[in-house]
Amino acid sequence: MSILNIVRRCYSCGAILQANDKDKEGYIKPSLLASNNLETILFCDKCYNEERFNQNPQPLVASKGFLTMLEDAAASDALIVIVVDLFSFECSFIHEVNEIIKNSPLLIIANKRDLMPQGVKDGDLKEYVAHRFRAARLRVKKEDVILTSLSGALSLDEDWHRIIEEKRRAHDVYVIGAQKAGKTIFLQTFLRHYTNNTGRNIVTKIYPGTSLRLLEIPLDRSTSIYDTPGTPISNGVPSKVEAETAFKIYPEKALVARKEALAPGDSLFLGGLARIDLLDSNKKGKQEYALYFADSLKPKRVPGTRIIDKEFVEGLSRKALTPSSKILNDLKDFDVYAVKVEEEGRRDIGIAGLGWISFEGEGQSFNIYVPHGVGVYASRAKVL
Ligand SMILES: Nc1nc2c(ncn2[C@@H]2O[C@H](COP(=O)(O)OP(=O)(O)O)[C@@H](O)[C@H]2O)c(=O)[nH]1
Ligand SMILES: [Mg+2]
Repeated sequence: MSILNIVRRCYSCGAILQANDKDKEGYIKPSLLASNNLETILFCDKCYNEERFNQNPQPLVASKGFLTMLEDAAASDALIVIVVDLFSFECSFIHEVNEIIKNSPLLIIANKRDLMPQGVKDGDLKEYVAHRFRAARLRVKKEDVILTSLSGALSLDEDWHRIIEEKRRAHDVYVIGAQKAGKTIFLQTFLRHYTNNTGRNIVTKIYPGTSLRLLEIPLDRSTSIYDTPGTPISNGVPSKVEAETAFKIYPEKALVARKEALAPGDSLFLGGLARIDLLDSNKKGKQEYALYFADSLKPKRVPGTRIIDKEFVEGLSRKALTPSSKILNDLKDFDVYAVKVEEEGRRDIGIAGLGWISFEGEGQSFNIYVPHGVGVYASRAKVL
């Protein structure tokens, strides 16, 4: 008699899970694979490590009203359109939200394509976005991602109206996402191609039992598309510093990689807002890092031969690092994350709302200094 075993796959990369060979694709600890609860989502070790290095000091939360609205949306099989800001969305997932919508049909509008460096391929960006969603335990494929630049000339994929129509299967549509991702501008664009022959009016309404104000645009006699209030991103650098500084660190145009060669021991000051120490690497000499930050942020490499802490603190107190913030004056104003890179190939380390660095994985260890409460992530590279 043959024994039938269900083949289990990594939820993120899809590799067939195996517990025999650590060096082969899909490796997972035997005890995890042995669990016979087929409902549990499993990750191979490699993908699990990617998830683990999304360091969020305090999990993001959404309001009770927002969760109630989403629960109703999910129960009614609504299509959830998630708008993300391509510049920085990796730390903006809210676990509770994802739990509610994990079985809903999803469409991802990855907005602000214009801020991405020139030469980045659409297909690679879509795959990256889908990968980040999968790491946040949402079932998103490359085909579910639409790249847009809503405020600029580059408009939505031609047939996005059709995609929404197909995906919603005559159900409601809720447009959600972090504040400032572009939800309102998305619906304004939607309205430009919209004719209302439903006999119902576009209205704003308070969602029953909550204090949420929604814009309701009727799609047919009984269903609508809703603009919802954004979820706050309280773990981004912009939410920690004064408005003037927050304004400076947001890019105005396509990011251009700035190259910096770092050797183990060196440190990189990202204005007076963050700092990256390269502690160790398999590569003993200098190695090139590509830096993706707004123009007005002036990264400064400090060689390991100098007294880095002293230089950083002096820079903070004299406000000599650009940009700097009134609230960041001393090392005690920062959280420090230790990141160990175990994967090979092109990798990123990013800081929520600030930008990211990109490099070849060489077993590096870093200490990343960020203002208290700011999220840090390590990932495969966004820009190849
Ligand atoms: N660079 C760039 N900025 C955008 C784009 N779309 C929206 N924005 C800006 O992002 C901000 C937030 O947009 P909004 O639609 O109000 O976001 P909401 O909070 O999600 O409703 C506005 O200042 C827009 O000008 C885009 O495609 N590229
Ligand atoms: Mg809005």
